[in-house]
Amino acid sequence: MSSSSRITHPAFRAKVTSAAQAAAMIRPGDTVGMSGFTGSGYPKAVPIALAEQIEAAHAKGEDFRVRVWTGASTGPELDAALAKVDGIEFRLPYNSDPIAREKINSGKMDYFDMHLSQVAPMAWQGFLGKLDVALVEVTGITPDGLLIPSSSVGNNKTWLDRADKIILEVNSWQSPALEGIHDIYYGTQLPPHRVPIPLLRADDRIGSHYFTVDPAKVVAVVETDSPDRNLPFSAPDASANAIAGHLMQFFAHEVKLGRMPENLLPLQSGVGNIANAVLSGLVDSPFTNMTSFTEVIQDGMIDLLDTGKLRMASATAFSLSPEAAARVNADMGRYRDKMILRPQEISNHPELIRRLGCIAMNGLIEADIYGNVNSTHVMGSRIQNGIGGSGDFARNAYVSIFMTPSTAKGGKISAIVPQASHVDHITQDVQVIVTEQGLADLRGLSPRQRAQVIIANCAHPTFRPMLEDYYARALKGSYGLQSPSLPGEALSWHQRFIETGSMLV
Ligand code: 0RQ
Repeated sequence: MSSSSRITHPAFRAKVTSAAQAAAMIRPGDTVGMSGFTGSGYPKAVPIALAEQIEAAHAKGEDFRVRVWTGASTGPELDAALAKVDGIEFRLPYNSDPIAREKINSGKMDYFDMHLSQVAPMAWQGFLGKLDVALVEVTGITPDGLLIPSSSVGNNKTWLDRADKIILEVNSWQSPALEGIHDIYYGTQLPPHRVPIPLLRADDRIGSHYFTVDPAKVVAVVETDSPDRNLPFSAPDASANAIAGHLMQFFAHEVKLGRMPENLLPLQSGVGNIANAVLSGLVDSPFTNMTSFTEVIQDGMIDLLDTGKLRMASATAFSLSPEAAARVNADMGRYRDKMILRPQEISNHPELIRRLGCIAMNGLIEADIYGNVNSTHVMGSRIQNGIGGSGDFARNAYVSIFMTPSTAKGGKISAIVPQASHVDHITQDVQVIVTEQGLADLRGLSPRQRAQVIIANCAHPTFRPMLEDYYARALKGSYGLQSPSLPGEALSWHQRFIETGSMLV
């Protein structure tokens, strides 16, 4: 189906224009709220045209940069294109684009990786400043002028409501069968008028299938036909399979003790290869009739749906490999009944995560011996991606699990360190840590007890003696013994890596 047949409302049809003309409506210094979440549903034509106009302005010596707000990570046509030409002054929230990452880490771009659930409320509260333009990909526009959302919902409702002007990209690559998958909740309020969100189960629907917009604010509609661009997942390796195995044992144990029902509790699964491998592990598990209340639907979750072991998936976006995206797109009519895509302020809402009792499973960069987790900054200063939704889930989950291979960079880096070089999740928000070596159940333990279990169960054998040695000396030389520490030495492993390329002595 062509894009034209997806724009059936005359007021919107009259606004159809080229990407270049639409991009020309974005001015230097504008804040642009863009669609896009983990590589899906992001605008694909206007950001490229904008990058060309920015490059041309720079060639003439003009200062032209924009402020970019998104849902989460997008695709190369957006973040990479704009970052490459130094077109982004400030960006929020989550980014995983390598070019944008390089600009951030070299100090050329300002970035704040805020909690994903907080972006829309803070925009409404006025904390983030004015929003000039909403640039949002949609699947189509109904004869009534309603917008059919795309493969991610993210913060689009908020951008469309808050922006002075709206540019729409109508992408005919998106399956028309997406219509009906979305659940756009329009009941959020600002304090003191905020009310409970009426969602009691992961598969409840509480909103509309569509976005409603004021057509007068729509300044341009651009037709596109391009795929969401996502990277394939790597096949689970021995380490990922071992992590998944430890987790399956843990779940079985929790069910046996009556601390989780037999179909578990709504699953949240983070981004990355390990999280995807754990979902694959669930395919071969005895658990059935599961649900998920999460941010992203990745390949592993599709496999789980296909087996029937996962009954339904609630998220804000797809994050699929090209192969899985093609498969799901071709069969969207069937998948639609088992999936709900919601605004990220709902998919990640602390109230709902706590109420439903989600099982949070997220990746980490490093954890220290007390269970403080660094999800974002390599060696304390260089951003990898961002906190994303991990904080929304970790603090509010029924049980908060973090997982990682015990080493990184070919064994030169220990993921378990004396002190985390940056902390995203404090020890109170971390109940279980899993590496290929084993699982540390930290619930109800004091910091000293935690240190012993984490070192014994999670550290790699190469680094374990070094951690035991550090901890033994900290017990003797620490200023206080609640969380024994040798401040002069605690970050020396990181310093050694920076100086020698290895944490090993
Ligand atoms: O870098 O690709 O250059 O080799 O980090 O690491 O092992 O492939 O793991 O894909 O599971 O990602 C924490 C980054 C893990 C992810 C993180 C390097 C490693 C590699 C990726 P290379 P792996 P994963 C909800 C949940 C925060 C957001 C979140 C993440 C790269 O899980 O971004 O949880 N989490 N959102 O080499 C140096 C270490 C390292 C290290 C890993 N200790 N030191 N480099 N790496 N550990 C979803 C959303 O929010 C959207």
